[in-house]
Amino acid sequence: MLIQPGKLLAQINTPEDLKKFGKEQLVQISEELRQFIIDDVSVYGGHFGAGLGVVELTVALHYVLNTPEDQLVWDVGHQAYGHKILTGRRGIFHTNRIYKGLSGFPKRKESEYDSFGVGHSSTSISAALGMAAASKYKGDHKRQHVAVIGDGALTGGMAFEAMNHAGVSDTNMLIILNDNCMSIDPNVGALKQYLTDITTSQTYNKVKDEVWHLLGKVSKFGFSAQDVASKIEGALKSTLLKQSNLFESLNLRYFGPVDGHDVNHLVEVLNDLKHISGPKILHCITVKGKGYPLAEKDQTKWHAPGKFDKITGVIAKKEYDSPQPPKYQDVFGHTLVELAEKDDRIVGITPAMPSGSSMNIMMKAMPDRAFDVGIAEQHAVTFSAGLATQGLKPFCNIYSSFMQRAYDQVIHDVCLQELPVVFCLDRAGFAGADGPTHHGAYDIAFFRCIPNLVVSAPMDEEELRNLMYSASIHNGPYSIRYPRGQGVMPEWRKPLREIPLGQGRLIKEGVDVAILTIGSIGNYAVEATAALDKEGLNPAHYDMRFVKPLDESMLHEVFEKFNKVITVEDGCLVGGFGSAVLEWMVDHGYSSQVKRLGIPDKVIEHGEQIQLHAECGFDPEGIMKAVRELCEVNFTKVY
Ligand SMILES: Cc1ncc(C[n+]2csc(CCOP(=O)(O)OP(=O)(O)O)c2C)c(N)n1
Repeated sequence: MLIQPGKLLAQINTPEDLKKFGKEQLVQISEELRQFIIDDVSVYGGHFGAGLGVVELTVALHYVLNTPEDQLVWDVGHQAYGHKILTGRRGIFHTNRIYKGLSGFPKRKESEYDSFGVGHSSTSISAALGMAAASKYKGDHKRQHVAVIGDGALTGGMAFEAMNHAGVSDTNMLIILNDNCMSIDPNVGALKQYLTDITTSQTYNKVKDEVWHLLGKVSKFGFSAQDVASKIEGALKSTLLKQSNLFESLNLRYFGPVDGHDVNHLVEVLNDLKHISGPKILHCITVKGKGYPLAEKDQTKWHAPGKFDKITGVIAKKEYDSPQPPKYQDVFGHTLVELAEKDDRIVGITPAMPSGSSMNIMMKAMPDRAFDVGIAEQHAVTFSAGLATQGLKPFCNIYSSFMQRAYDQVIHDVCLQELPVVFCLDRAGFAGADGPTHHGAYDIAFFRCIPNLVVSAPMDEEELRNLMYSASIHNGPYSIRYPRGQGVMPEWRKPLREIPLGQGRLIKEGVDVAILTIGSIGNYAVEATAALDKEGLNPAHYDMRFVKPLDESMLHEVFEKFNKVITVEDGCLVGGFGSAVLEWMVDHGYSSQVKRLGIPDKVIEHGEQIQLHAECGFDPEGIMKAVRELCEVNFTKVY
């Protein structure tokens, strides 16, 4: 279904087209853009509230800036739908996040207007600063460099590293702080309070308004008046505001707060700021979900609601006749509370993903034992390490791909010191529609080389619970990876049982080939072996449970019995589980024929998980094919 644009939006295919309209039409264009996003996301799904919140900002930015020459950098990128629609992609926007379609995030390969690829947060200021420094180096003083960052993303340490640098850089860059008081869940921390304080402080705003008033006259009175105005502003700010404004203290000129939904005012302000050189920040106040009342009201639910009926606001849910398996994340959330009820050393940590990881279950049940630390994965890990030094048992839940941020902390702060932190890696394997920035492809490879760290993955919900229990009584670093989405066991609340360290399990006896799997992808092997049985092939299936330590006695059994082995993992092949098995085989003098299935050494784009598994050849059909091929090889050799 093609979404129909309003009559002005229909005439806009590029920012050049937008600039042909008078300022007085920008309100209607914004409304039409908002409606287009509502129409599209309700039918096709995707991120919602954040995009609605920056509609006016997006229109104003493309109206004022000379994109793509001027560099516009979005942070996280989940709010950039309006940007995509105004920059040549309206006609194919219905393919957003669909296999082989548009990416849900800005992507350099997709468009020249996407100045920087993104998906993880807090990168925009660094990237824009790099671009601004490059322009300065090339002697280009006209080019604009704008980073749009949310108050949530601003809690990420990297944003502060970049501001620290920007303040002394003498570059032409503007940071737009899109402040809606929300991350995915309500934003947290002292910074949030600070932003509220400067937004509401009467003394501060009185002075600021005077300054702003002067600046407002800049465009009318021309350039020399601007110098005067900025000098007065500078003097006022340095005496009155400098000590009280965090950004000014970092040498970034602070402007605002302004209403981020007043498109005409935004255009005026952005035009003025174009003429003020040096690093600066514009504080915009916006409402997440703006213009769709339900999304304004329940901003977490409408961050990425899935498909919905735009009239009634009812979110589409599949109906089933029988009880369905839970999501792995919910098994994690409930089991953590269950464990914590019996063990008062257990605490929970999430970097800004309470609902995404289901840590919110513990936050609700035991508010003093669960911490949301903001979008701060590095801090989350070292904070957990600190807790562990004091005898607590932190369960630090971080999405696999976001854990990439905290690698040194895992090594330096946890594993070298053998601290008993439990890492629960949600969204391990393919993330699906969010695409390559969010795929949890590398964690097996980057964790298995770290000394002292247990690397495990459950095949189902019961195993997840048991691994969590085993981790809680293990005295050292322990990681458990599990995928996005549903498990396989409607009846999952089984009694907790310890799984001995490094012990795999035999799922099915067999004779032709041994299939070794790690984690939930093992369920595909169950399907494959059942189907192969009907073809007269009889593979054995082992669920290894642990990549580190490997179950050595099981591997001896496998390599003594089978000269054909297949490994299956939903992680990268380079250095992953299959590599671990191969290394072990060589080290122990075996020489079976081994076929490794997993994520190849290239970027796998977005799509449904099963589509991506099929693309990489480890869906049930792919496993069956591998078994047939191995048996065929033998067949040819013998005869
Ligand atoms: C490194 C990293 N951690 C976590 C996330 C998950 N995440 C996506 S959007 C988001 C909230 C961003 O909040 P904000 O920057 O204020 O933007 P808003 O959605 O409010 O517009 C989070 C935590 C991420 N993308 N990157």
